[in-house]
Amino acid sequence: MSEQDSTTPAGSCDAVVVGAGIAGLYAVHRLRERGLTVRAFEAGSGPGGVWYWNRYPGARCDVESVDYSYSFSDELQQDWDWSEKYATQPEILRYLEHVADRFDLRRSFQFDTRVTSATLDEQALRWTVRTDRGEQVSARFLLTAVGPLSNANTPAFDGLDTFGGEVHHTATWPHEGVDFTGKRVGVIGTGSSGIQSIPLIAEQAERLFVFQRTANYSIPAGNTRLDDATRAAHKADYPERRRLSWESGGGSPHRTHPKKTLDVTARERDTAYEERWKLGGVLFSKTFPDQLTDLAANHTAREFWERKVRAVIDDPAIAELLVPNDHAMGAKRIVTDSGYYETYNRGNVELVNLKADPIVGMDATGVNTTGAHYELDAIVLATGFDAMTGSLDKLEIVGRGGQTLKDKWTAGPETYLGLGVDGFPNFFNVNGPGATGVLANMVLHSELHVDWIADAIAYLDDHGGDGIEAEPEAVAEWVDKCRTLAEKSLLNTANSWYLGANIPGRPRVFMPFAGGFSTYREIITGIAESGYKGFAIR
Ligand code: N01
Repeated sequence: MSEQDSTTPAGSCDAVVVGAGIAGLYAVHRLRERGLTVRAFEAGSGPGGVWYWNRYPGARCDVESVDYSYSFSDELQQDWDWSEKYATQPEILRYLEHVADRFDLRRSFQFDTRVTSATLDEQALRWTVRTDRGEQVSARFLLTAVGPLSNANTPAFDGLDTFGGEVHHTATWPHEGVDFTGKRVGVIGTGSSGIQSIPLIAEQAERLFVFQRTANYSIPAGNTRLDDATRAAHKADYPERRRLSWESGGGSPHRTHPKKTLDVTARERDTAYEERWKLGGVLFSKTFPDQLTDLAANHTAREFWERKVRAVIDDPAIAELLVPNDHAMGAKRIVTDSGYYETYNRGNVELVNLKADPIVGMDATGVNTTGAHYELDAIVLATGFDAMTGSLDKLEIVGRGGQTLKDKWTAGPETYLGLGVDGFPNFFNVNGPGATGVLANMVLHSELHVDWIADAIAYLDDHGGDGIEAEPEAVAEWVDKCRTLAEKSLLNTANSWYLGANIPGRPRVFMPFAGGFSTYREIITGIAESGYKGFAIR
């Protein structure tokens, strides 16, 4: 097969890849390496995916940079130097641009182009992909790598469009940055994006109002600059680090305490929590193996956390508002921060408790709650995403019998292994519902998925097949398995984006596979080794 790139006139190719984020970049590399012709489309003007769009102040990854990086090329991981334990958005974007250049990936991508639809030709088992620039491409395989957290959620606030000041969503932040000096700013939302940006906006703004609906659990990141010796040690240790990561529950080389939370003494428990706290970061919620399955165990971590957090907030009344009272620790994705709670000790920062005083809307000069009017020059929407299925819904993916994926998933997404959907042959969604994806290190998860897909395509070719399609029974069984796993976990108990609970009208269904990264990897690898049991090969 001959190589085809974005300069080739639209026509036929083996695979269309949608998205130039971590997964899309690797998909293009891997499929081309396999000798497939690939055309790839990306709505942004360059590679990077979430790291291209989310340029808000303070944006950085909460997985250590040494682990949040591709493992497929040892030369790449040996050559690249991370400057901080948790890399900032600009550094991760530079890394992904480097990857795109190093592996000559840009030539397969057409940027500034949104895929608008993909329609199955049932006879030929090919996908016709259309874009907002009027192209039409016919491909045997369709890979969507559109990102589980890419469709920004702007709540339907009454009068938002009448506000006379600036409005910025954290997920579509201006490339040139925003200067809040001398301004009265309102940040709405206290998830990861809000909690990362609030301390930096507070330093710049004249006045900052934080509109909090639900308090979140955040852990100090413990970020540090990496020196040469640390970097060298990381690089020398990569084989072991990666081995541990592939065998872990979350895709990083972390090991939980060997015993269950309540099987150790209170003193041992506190020592373990203290050690993990000093290391910093989200893994605090995985100090013990049962923290996300046993509410009593979870409560001990929460108590420790609460003591630490209350100790750094000057005003006990503010502390009371910042301590979550409606969900277990980690049931919503916990956050890592740099100085978040201390920000509320500043004289120019005010916390608005939306639980007591909800937003009724905006007008020309600011935000109105039931009890007050907040005069603002700028509003920052840190209001998250229509997660997991939101970006897929924007593509019209039409499978057998003219059924759209959106219609098929009205009651919630249903997949086999997160990799196949009955009625949608030769379609693979990367890092989406039914997979561990969002509960794991997304870089390794992207590699896992893309490698699996590339192997499935090779298997098909080796066996003279035209199509691979999940069987309905296999989908039903997998959906059941995912539901059962979720029901055993505290992850299922909060109103989080994992369940679509943040978006009015979405069915309440826990979407990721909650059985852990290594278990998921073993399952999908086993299915491949079995000759793709549960998939029909035609
Ligand atoms: O979004 P979120 P995010 N009125 O959905 C509030 C990843 N990520 O962008 O909880 C008032 O978590 C909403 O309130 P509530 C990470 O996986 C990673 O912060 O629904 N408030 C909540 O406080 C993360 O989990 C990194 O009551 C409204 C906030 O907006 C995921 O992306 C960095 C509202 C949304 O929080 C999403 O994070 C950033 C309304 N109508 C993101 N609607 C790192 O790697 C929503 N809210 C560190």
